[in-house]
Amino acid sequence: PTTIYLKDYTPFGYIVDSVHLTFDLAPHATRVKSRIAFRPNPEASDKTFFLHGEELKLIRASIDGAEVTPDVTDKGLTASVPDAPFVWEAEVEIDPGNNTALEGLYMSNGMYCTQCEAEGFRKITYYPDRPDVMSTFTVRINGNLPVLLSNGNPTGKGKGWAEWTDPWPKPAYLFALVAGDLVAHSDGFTTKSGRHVDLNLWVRPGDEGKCAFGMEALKKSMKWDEDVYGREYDLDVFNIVAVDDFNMGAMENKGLNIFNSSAVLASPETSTDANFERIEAIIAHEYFHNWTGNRITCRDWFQLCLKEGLTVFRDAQFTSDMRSAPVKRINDVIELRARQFPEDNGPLAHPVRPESFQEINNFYTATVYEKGAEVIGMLKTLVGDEAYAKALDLYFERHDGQACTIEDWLKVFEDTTGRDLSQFKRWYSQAGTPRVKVEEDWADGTYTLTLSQSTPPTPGQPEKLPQVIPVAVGLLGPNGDEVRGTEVLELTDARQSFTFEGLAAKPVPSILRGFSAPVILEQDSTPAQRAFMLAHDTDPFNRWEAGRALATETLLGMITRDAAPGSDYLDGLLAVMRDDALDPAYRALMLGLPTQSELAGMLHDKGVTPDPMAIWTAVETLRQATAQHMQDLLPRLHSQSLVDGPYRPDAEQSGKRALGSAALALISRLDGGTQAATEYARADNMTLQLSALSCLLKSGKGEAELAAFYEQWRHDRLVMDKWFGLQVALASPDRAPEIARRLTEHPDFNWKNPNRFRALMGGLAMNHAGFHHASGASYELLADWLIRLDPVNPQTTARMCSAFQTWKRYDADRQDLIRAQLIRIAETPDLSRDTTEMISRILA
Ligand code: B3K
Ligand code: ZN
Repeated sequence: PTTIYLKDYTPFGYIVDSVHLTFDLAPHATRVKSRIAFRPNPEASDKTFFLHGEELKLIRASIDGAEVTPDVTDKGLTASVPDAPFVWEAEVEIDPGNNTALEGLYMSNGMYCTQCEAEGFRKITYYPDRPDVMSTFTVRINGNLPVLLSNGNPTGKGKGWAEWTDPWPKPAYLFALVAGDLVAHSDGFTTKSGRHVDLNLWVRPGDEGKCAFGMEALKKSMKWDEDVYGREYDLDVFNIVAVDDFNMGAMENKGLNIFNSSAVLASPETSTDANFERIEAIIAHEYFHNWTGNRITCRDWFQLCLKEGLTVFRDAQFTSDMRSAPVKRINDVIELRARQFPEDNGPLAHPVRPESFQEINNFYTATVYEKGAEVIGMLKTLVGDEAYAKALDLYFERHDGQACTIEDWLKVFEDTTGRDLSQFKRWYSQAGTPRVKVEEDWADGTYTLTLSQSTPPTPGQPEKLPQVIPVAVGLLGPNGDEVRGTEVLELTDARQSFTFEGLAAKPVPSILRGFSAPVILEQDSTPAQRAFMLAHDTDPFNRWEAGRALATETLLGMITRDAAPGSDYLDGLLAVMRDDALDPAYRALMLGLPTQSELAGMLHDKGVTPDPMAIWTAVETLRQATAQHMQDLLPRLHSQSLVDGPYRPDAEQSGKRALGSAALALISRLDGGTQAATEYARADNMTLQLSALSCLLKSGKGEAELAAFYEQWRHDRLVMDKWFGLQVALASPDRAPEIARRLTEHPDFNWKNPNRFRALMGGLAMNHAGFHHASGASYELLADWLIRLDPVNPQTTARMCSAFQTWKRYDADRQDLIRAQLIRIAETPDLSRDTTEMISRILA
């Protein structure tokens, strides 16, 4: 396979002035006619006329009306063209009905739809399929289906046809087409300058009742982007379509967002509070892309974080504003540690802006997205809110309509603030999570904090240079009062000291408040110091972090030294749980523990080979001890979930249900699931139904409820995904591989549907001790299914390979078992480029 390098970028030899497409839809023989106006690009030296094209049957091609016979390969075509403006026309035939990869034009439940990012447009017609080639598009769709949609504004319509015109130049990856028997949930929005926008959420008949929440989220997003970023919507319509077969969450195609139905359809009976929150965030994310991604796009795919990091950062700001900012921040850090840290500290580590790839779809990663957003958060912290707002205004003004780079992005900050960001830029080029070590000194009223940074080697990057790390610090006095409010220290050297003068007593530092940088903080605190921070820190993030550190250290002690559960943790936690002044959602987060996979990673970092069963046992033991320690308080905490009034998926109610459900889980450890069975029977929303079912499964019960749940919900594919996932994720480790295998034989295991495949296989990978079953049965099962799925859907297969990314942490026997499976996958004939790249990086 060929490797593409950032350093090899050259512009395309031609500018596209307009694109006209005509689709004659037919399931197995769709005809696509294109008429494209090209002219030579004065800024390009290479004038090769190469158009990407894959899996296309070329029917005819012409230049300025004269038939031509281009050189066609399985990657595209070349033709000789005039050194002057010319019109290219082509007709191709494609087979959407057999497109199981879900990239290009494909079919899902009889509906036509598209996914073009990153390089799917080349499966629709011959085109310079690269993000720096931008053009307006006019699209005519001929097809006997009630709803025919494309990007932009509707400009014509009749029986069996529709025409759409998108006036905003865009790269081909933002092209979309949808045709099917769909119904709309419609609404409207008036922008701040008075433009009326028709809003439609298109769904399969039967799903109308699951649209209202998504529509409200869209309107809130439109308003928020006007209020906070001054960004207004720019077309007469905004369409969202829900589709069941989709490789990821959603796609921001101009004016026609396409969503995985799991990322937009919601009702209280079928969706959990977490589902609602995720839907609100994804709707916002895709909508925000209209400016950060569509109006200003990426020059090349190495710049992916330009749109993704920024848009994730923006959707996080939105969620913080709509809900609770501390709770959102804590949740994001939990996710970052669970998904991005393992990536950054393993064989798949890559910079936020990668420098090479074989298959770009493999780089839609937690590093590009979530670490990319952290980098923007740090930039904002360093320059301040006002300068950030100014820089963003300049970014939109200077780069509207362009395809940009990270250099362009940083330049607007340099120009607005006068700051030199060359060292900061290392966040984009160096992979790996920096470690920040803390030393303290106290003498004569002066407190000195010495911070040192280092980043371990990552593939291709043996040496790292110091980065600019904003470290937000506050100081607490011995009685818990804050003696110095939060200030941001800028750590730029490998080792650097910061002094605080005029203090009456040695303070207790609260470091990395709000998780001000995506680093691992190494601070030797005693359990008593952690307990002090848990009781007193005024920064909600660091207060939570103190509890998390106590829990982690207790667990590590139980695993490595056979220690008993720590009383600092149990007592500190109890005090927080008793404090009714604290937000229930925040208290629910306090009850959480690091994942077993994270614990395995920490043990590995300490030079201890993690034993998955020992980790599992420690977590179970600590949970049991926590339940006993809080026994008297649990009924009161649980009663929080019985909220007044009708179900609302807002922060307040969902926080209460989160705390109530966490309490029920502990109660189930004491009563064996008796109360959970009662709660299951009376649950009137999916959040409570699923939490009760989870408790029952964890208690080794719930067979009857599981069967009843199936009968109740077998008609609802999104609920069935939960049914598949839960059983595997919560199975006891010894039974997990067998339960997973049996479920793969279930008639409802539609493995070609990415949601269903991920529910089952992702559930297994999430069950840490079950996945790492000493027999290797889970490894083998996953490998069997990856091999089976690869020819059908390479993207989803490749993504799921990351379940193996941490394999070198484990003992030699497990490593041998995993290596054997990785090699078996690698040696499969005709393995896709996607999976080949993933497996070879994981094995390297
Ligand atoms: N931009 C899309 C992701 C496309 C993934 C292509 N493999 C969704 C998003 O980030 O909004
Ligand atoms: Zn995005």
